[in-house]
Amino acid sequence: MKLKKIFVEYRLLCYFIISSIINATMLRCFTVFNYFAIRPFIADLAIIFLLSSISLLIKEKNKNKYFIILTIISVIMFVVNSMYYTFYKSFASVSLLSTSVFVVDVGDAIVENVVQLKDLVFIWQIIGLILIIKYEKKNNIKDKTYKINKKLSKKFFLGFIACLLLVILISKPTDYARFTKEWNKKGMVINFGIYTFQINDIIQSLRPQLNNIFGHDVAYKKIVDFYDEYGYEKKDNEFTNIFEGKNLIVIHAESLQTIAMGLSFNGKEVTPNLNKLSSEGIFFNNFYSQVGVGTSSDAEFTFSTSLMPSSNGTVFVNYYDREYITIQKLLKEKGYYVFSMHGNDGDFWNREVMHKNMGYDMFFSKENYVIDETIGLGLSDKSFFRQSIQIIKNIKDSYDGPFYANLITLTNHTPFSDVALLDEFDTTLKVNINGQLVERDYINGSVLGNYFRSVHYEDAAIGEFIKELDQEGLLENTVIVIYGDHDARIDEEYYNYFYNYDPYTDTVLNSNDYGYKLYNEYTYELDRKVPFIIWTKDKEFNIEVDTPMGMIDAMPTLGNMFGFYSKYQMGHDIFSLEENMVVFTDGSYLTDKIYYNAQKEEQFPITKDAINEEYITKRSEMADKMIEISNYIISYDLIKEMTTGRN
Ligand code: GP9
Ligand code: MN
Repeated sequence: MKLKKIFVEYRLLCYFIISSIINATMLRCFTVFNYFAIRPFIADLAIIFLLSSISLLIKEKNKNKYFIILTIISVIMFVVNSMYYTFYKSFASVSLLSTSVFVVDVGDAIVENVVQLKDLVFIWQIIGLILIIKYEKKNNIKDKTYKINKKLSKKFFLGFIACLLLVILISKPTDYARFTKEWNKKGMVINFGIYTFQINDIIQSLRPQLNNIFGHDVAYKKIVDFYDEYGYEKKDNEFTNIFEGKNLIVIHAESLQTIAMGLSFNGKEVTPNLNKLSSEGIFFNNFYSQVGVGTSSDAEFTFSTSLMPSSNGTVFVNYYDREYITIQKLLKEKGYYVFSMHGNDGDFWNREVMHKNMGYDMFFSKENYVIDETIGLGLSDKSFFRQSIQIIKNIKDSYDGPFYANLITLTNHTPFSDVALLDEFDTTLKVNINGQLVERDYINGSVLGNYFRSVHYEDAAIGEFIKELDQEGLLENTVIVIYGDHDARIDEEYYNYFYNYDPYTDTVLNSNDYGYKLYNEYTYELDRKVPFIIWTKDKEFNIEVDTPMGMIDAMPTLGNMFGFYSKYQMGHDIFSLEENMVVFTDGSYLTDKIYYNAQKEEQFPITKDAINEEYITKRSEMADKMIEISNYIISYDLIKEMTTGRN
């Protein structure tokens, strides 16, 4: 009875509390699926109590403004995070706002893939609030929410303290480390709810500005110690200097995942050209991209510097004016002419500026190409490659020394919906049932089917490119490197369907059925690998490397072959290693024994070997360290300082 009275007397305040907790819980349900978790619920409640406590100290005439502004900010936070999670499987940071411009720029890709009805559901909170305010005004209801009430404010404050203590009581000391690990966003929401995450995120984003001097000295010392202990050590092997002085052509293949390479449909391989190149060359079949929110640009950054990407913003957008040691600069020092090519706008991902900083002599972008065929985001890759041959040829003819050409492809970009313009590639399944040929639509026409068709196009474009390079004599003395820049961001459910579809019954197998293939978030994670291929026309290597390897290992591995290295490279030459670890931007990692999810503190075994606590702790610490050191280098511009003395 008393409760009902409170609800009627404090209608506005009660609505604010209940609607806020519903939306905060709903967001977690839509994203990290922890429906019944107690701790984040109490943490959310703590913040809501604190805001309620403040509301009771605010003057009557400002009260509506307070609730409306607060609700609008909260709803923006819910909607943005819900959308952001669909795309990045992480939560939005205020420091990433400048990066979001590029998310909007990919236009259709985002609208088709990201904005869903569930993202807009949160808006009900604002509508409800306005309706209550109007209803009370119309009926002249005296809502006690409007009165200044210090006593009640104190009670809410005590409620806030009680919730806070409860959260502290049920947390482990390791949980607190999440507050300073900017890359552990998902873990933060899972454990402490969306409000705590966002408030902490604002504090963390301001931190570098606030404690620049103090933070700088700590960072500087940590970096010196790190490189003293783990810095570059020259180790020769059979690949040392084998490519010294040779031209290098790198293909940055948009969204190319390794999974497509092993597949055939109706007797036709998805990637016949890549399969040929990989079997003749050196094929790293356990290679992973290590991108953060900077996706394509992070792939370029990690490949070229052997550093992890920034956890706080994007290097290309927010830290484009820092100094980095890059493959481009190191080859330039060796007399190479270094240039890059991309059929999209030059300012996309701030490449125009950042490519110069990385050491490219020239960057050829959209305006240097004739846009004679458009697929998906812009100029088709077949046309792009065709026109790029001329650029490469001109440079080779006018420059005496070797060259490094970087080609960034575009067509195979999500949402893969411009299929009509792609080559035919039939992903229908044809089965013989009781002597009759039955056609199953299977993945045909779905995003996964379209993706494989798009990869097939990509493969054909690369095949044509290699052929034309050969015709122009550009393959002599040249090394071709191909890497997939990151996964295609296709949802897990499509893969589950793909692996477990039974064409005989036209149904999807479940875990009790014979022949069911386990597919969960971990097999999905492992499937996100991308190809890395090193190929030359004149030498058949026929080497397949299955050591786990990340994009940051590309620079040291190529460096050993071409004769360069960076003192600050964090990766390793894969041919000088017994064991490797791939660190992902959220602190998770992969070894040859386990995939470790740092957000959930869960391990997924790769082999049957027993893993002890020490194995995990040691590697978790190293993973965190690598991310931390990279972040320090990037945000405090420490390479500049270490190479030229303090600035
Ligand atoms: C655009 C291309 C795509 O120029 O590199 O970027 P992405 O969306 O993959 O980061
Ligand atoms: Mn990309």
